[in-house]
Amino acid sequence: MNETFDVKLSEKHYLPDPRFRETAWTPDYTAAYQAFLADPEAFWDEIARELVWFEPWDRVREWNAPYARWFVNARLNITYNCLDRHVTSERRDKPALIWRGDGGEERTLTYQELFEDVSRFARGLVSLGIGKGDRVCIYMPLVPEQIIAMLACARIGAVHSVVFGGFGAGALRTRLNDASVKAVITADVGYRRGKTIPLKEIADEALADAPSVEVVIVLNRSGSAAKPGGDREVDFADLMERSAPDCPAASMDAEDPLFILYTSGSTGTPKGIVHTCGGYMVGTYYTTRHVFDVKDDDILWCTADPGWITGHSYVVYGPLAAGVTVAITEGTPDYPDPGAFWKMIQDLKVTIFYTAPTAIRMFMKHGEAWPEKYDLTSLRILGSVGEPLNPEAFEWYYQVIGKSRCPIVDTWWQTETGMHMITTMIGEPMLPGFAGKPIPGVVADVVDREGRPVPPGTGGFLVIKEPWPSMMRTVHGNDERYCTYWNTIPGYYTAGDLAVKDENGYIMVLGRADDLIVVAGHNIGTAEVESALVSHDAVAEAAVIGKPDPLKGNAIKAFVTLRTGYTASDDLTAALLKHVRDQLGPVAVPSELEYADRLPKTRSGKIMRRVLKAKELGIDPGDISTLEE
Ligand code: 6R9
Repeated sequence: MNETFDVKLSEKHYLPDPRFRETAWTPDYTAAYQAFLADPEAFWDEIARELVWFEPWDRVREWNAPYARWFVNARLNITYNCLDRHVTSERRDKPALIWRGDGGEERTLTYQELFEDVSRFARGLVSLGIGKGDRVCIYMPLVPEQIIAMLACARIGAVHSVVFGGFGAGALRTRLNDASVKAVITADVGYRRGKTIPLKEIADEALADAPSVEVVIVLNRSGSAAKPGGDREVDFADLMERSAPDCPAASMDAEDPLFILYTSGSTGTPKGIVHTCGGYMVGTYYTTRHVFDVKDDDILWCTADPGWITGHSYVVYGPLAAGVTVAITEGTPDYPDPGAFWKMIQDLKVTIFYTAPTAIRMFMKHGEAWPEKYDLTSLRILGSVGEPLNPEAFEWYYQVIGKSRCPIVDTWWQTETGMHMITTMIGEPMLPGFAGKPIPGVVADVVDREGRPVPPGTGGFLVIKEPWPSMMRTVHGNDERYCTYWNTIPGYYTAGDLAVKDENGYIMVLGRADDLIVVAGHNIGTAEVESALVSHDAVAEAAVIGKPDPLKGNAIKAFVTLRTGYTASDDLTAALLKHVRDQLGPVAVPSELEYADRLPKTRSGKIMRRVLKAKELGIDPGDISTLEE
């Protein structure tokens, strides 16, 4: 099979105000990229020196493909850089976290307060016999204690495995056992859209069959009088109370594991991705600073839950290492109404807003009237992550939310990469539909199955050609699976995504390679057809799959949700199909189109095409533990 294919590219672009470039941490992308290429080790060395290390490195990088070691023999603690470094400076009384609950209540923790809470909790963990290398599962709602728990683990060298609080017992049990977790930190309840989620009950169900767990720490959120039951249960607040706020940051080898995090599982079974202390710290610190271009007075709101890699890197570690103020909420974007997020931006004066295309398309569906009720002038930079940001959604985000003032960074990366890899650096021209170019520090390309670069306009596999500091080190307990990332296209890291480059090297991500559809010998990326559908006024979201077809090999079937004010009809179907034909040509026109109220998604908001496909073909969908209810 010929794996490359042609893609229609548009040339529309936007230029940000030149002032962005003047003040950016990376004022000249091309110069910075060239400096990196000229001496990659010197490039990373210089960034790493902005942080505090207990012992310096002997070498910046050691590469025995597919195994890398970064900052060889250096010693550090990431929490020293996220906390201690700031409390000894004028950042001490600056808010580190501003949290809003589901019911609108608010809590602010300064860097000093966060430092003390983390130290207390870290001491508490030690008192329970938890130490370096022990795996600790954090199964909590989005409350400050979730972040305190993560940082406390990192402080003593315990390896955290955060499981999103929206997961059910089955998904939790698999993750507890896969990582042989010693301690679980949870809460009695979580709140979501005004409803109470019985988190502890769900955890108990998973714990009944998780023999490695010795300790369960429970945060009492509901204020219930119930005391922790059983001899392995400990109350979060009791533990904090009886521990002193002084816990030295453990000295970690740069290559010691920092955390395990399971992937979103949009195409296969979740994998326990392992990240290490040194490289991950440098990668997330650098990208927070240079991609979001954070300045000391910025308020960064990344809407992801810390249970996802986006939350790990850009709610917790990157922003705190950079010393900015982080906004977080347990609330959802459309509760109590679709203005909830815009109200939060207005109230907290958020300057950098980072969210996912699934949320942007939902906002589009509800219309412009909602954001227009709020003052969004504090916004400076907008970000997107998780799925291709289709041109239609880019335009809306740019115009309606950013008022054509704010650069958009559409950041392509993965749980496995730990940090942003491809985007349009602040100040560079932005092309709707294109994530952008590899950031300085990253060598990315689009190639065929043999690893040969494909010409502009031709789709192929997205690969990374050189190791980078925050790359995953292995898949927990399954090193073979780790190696497949590096030997599918020998010598390169294969991301599993399809992409296409334009003449200037801008990269457009077309979706997961597993979702590729071959129609009459033409390879079609799901994102292309979905973007064409979404560019029609009536369409809120679209997902396309391939269905076996005796003539064409595969035929395209589209699932479509409509924007408020539109109803399904045969006329609309005809109009939508014509719209795709006009945009992409006859080969990409779906042979079937079905209207749906919603699309199956992972709990992190990615469309699960394989679930649609399995349903359509009446086959087993495989692992669906990450599917939203
Ligand atoms: C950070 C995160 C990774 C997969 C990745 C790709 C998709 C992420 C994207 C994007 C197009 C972007 N993806 N960002 N596709 N444009 N800006 O989402 O990690 O949950 O591991 O998912 O998400 O398909 O391979 P993760």
